[in-house]
Amino acid sequence: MARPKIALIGAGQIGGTLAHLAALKELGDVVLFDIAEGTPQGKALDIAEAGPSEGFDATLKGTTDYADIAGADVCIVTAGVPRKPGMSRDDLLGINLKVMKSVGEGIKANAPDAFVICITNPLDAMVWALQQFSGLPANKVCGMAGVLDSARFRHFLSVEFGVSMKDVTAFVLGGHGDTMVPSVRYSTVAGIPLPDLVEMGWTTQEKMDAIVQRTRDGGAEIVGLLGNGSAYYAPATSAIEMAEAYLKDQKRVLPCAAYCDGELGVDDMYVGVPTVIGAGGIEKIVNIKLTKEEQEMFDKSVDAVKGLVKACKEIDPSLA
Ligand code: A3D
Repeated sequence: MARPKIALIGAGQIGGTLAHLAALKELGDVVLFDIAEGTPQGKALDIAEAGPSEGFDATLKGTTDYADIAGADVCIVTAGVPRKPGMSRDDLLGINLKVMKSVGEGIKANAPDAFVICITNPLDAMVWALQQFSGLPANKVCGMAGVLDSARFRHFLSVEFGVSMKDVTAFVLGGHGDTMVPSVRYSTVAGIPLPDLVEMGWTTQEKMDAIVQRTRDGGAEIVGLLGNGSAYYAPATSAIEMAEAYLKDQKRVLPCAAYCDGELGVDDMYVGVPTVIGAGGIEKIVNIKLTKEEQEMFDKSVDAVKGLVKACKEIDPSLA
């Protein structure tokens, strides 16, 4: 059987890391696409030359021609610009919306059967625009943010409790921005919810509140430290987890920006929700019940995404 084909649209920091991870995990053959002539070709060759030492057989090709992504099984989109210190994700909207138009058209013409994972920020609005521009079914277009935000939350929790990350589950809901909702009630250490751990005296409410806030600010913390660009190792790992769930029909339960049609009270828009990812793409949205307080935080986050979608429609009336 032929290897799956993975197209990476955008060969920058995340795109290059995605290519490296896809090759190391032998998820399939990789095509790196970018508009910057030389960058995708250089990165593809560099990673291919790691093959003999690592022992992977995946082929890597760099290109500036959309025809090369033809028939891709998965497309992961990082094309656009990242933020700089002092910028919010929302400041990227105008530039990256134009990029989504060209990427959407490129995917529509060349890889209409692909499972598409968008990473470009501001995430929830860009994945919505990408689905509109590409015209692909909504269950085949999603955004990566929740896996990353949850991984950040899990990392901070495992350090606080001094236990293995493997035993910490967590998930983050809502839009990928300052209003995201790290769900304390649905996050656990070995199945024990965080509020119970506070009650047991293993940690304090103040420490949990600080971790929730650090999770919300996780992207900005790295932007501030790097001084030039944003996070790329963990974002790439998170998207690869989603791509693998699709390619291997794993039915993973992962939070991601998915098209909601009534689930969690959200109508006709993309926002971060728990989903099941398998060979059918986004096979299910897990319609969890929220407490009144959680629902208020979630609604606030949904409103923030609605504002960005409205701004997209104002910039590009073809989206209205
Ligand atoms: P960067 O290293 O700048 O790579 C972006 C690449 O896109 C560059 O190589 C550009 O040449 C290329 N590009 C620009 N315009 C086009 C186009 N029209 N077609 C094809 N390629 C194009 O950025 P990065 O890889 O660090 O980040 C990529 C995106 O991911 C940014 O928008 C970030 O804000 C976003 N990001 C999202 C998360 C989430 O959790 C959602 C996390 C980290 C970064």
